Amino acid sequence: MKSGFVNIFGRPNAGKSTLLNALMGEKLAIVSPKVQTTRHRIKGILTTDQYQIIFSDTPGIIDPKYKLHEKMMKAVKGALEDADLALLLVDVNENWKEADEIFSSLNLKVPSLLLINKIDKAKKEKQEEAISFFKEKKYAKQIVMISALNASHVQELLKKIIELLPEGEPFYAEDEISDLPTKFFVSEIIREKIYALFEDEIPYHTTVVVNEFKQKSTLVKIRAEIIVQRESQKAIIIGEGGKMIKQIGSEARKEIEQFIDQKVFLELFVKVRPKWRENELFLKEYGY
Ligand SMILES: Nc1nc2c(ncn2[C@@H]2O[C@H](COP(=O)(O)OP(=O)(O)OP(=O)(O)O)[C@@H](O)[C@H]2O)c(=O)[nH]1
Ligand SMILES: [Mg+2]
Repeated sequence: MKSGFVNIFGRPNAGKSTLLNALMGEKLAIVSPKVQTTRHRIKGILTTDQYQIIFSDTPGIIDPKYKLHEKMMKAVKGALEDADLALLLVDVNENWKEADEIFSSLNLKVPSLLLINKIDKAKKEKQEEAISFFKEKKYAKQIVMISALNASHVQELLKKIIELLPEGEPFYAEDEISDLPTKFFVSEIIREKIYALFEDEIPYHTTVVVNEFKQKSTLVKIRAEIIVQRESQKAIIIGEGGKMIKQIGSEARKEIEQFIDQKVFLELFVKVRPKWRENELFLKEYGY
């Protein structure tokens, strides 16, 4: 039996969460075209008779600007400490030099694979240029070209990962797919809709907490709060005549129903909490 922690690192928007979902064959982590979508370390556990891989998606690596960022980078640090194998993900079309600076500064003590992602969006020449840029680097002894979005070359990647996985007994029961509670995934699904529906600072000034998750006879009743920093943001989230919050609610509800395979009654409220991203108590209350 082989088992171990395989943790995904990279700059914001490289496609880490998309890759976690592709490796798991199931959507666990939310995804958006905007940077800084993921704020937590999200484990996905893949178990067969031969191996157990505990994948971790992590927030994109950045210079922290406020306390929430610091918490996000702490999640990255935790994942760096227990990794058996590091997957270093780079978008073929991003700034390779900046990615290289980050990967070099990680001082990895475990094996790593350099993954060049989004090859569906780059010509062969560009892909080859990326390979020649990275192949000299210490952390890039093995390079794999993938498209996480199309799940292309993801099975080959999985094979390589298994080869590099240490021998050992499983850490989790075989039916566990994550270490996080359903409530967490519900709040993330709502947050994803906010990333998709709103521009500018709104997604970054927002968080979501589920404060009620009750099993009724025919459905699950969920009550969640959308937290923003300002009254003006609350008005935008609600929209004219409640139009926007209704849209968030109906899109999120459909996806939550799929995720838990049950009918859902979803109630959303918006709360203003000035500077919650800087406030240790609020951050703790909201799961950071
Ligand atoms: N064309 C293309 N798009 C991709 C691919 N992988 C991810 N994307 C897109 O890139 C964007 C960012 O993907 P995420 O998975 O959210 O990226 P991330 O690295 O988790 O980002 P953060 O959580 O912000 O650090 C989304 O719009 C994805 O659909 C890919 O292989 N090809
Ligand atoms: Mg992500």
